[in-house]
Amino acid sequence: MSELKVYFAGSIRGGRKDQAICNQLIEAIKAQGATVLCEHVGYANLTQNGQNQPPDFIHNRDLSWIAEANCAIAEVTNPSLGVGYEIHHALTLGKPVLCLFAKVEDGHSLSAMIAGAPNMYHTLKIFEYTRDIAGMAKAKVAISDFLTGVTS
Ligand code: 6K6
Repeated sequence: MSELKVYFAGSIRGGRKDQAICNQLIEAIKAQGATVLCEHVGYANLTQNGQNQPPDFIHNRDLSWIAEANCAIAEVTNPSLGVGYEIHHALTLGKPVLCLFAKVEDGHSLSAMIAGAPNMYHTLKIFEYTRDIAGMAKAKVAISDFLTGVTS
């Protein structure tokens, strides 16, 4: 495979508190030599107000990036309507999708609509991680293993 393209999904209007984590995950994907589509999810200067583009432009562009990508990786700890929608879209196109979920202090659980989906969508993987140094290292290994599976 020439160039591996990864669509990255992470909360924007759902809340930006995981932006720095998203940025670390995006850097880990890029370190594997892949091109990240939707990289702006990790930008510190992208606020909850989002990019200054009309919603239909953002929607159509993001769906076309998902179609173009070889796979998608989503940070799903912070619930986000947009991220859930993108995951489902990628799955209906048959794309491999890796969801990364951190058990954080407020203790909420992953939506059953994602947690229960691998039974129907066999290209979906869910990886639980922690946000300490060891947990982030394991998340990066999970990303690397997932991308190896996509390319082989
Ligand atoms: C446009 C105008 C004002 O705010 C916006 C939102 N801007 C966005 N820019 C880029 N991608 C977006 C935007 N809004 C949502 N997305 C996509 O949905 C991203 O690819 C994220 O993965 C996901 C976030 O969804 P929400 O529901 O948390 O915003």
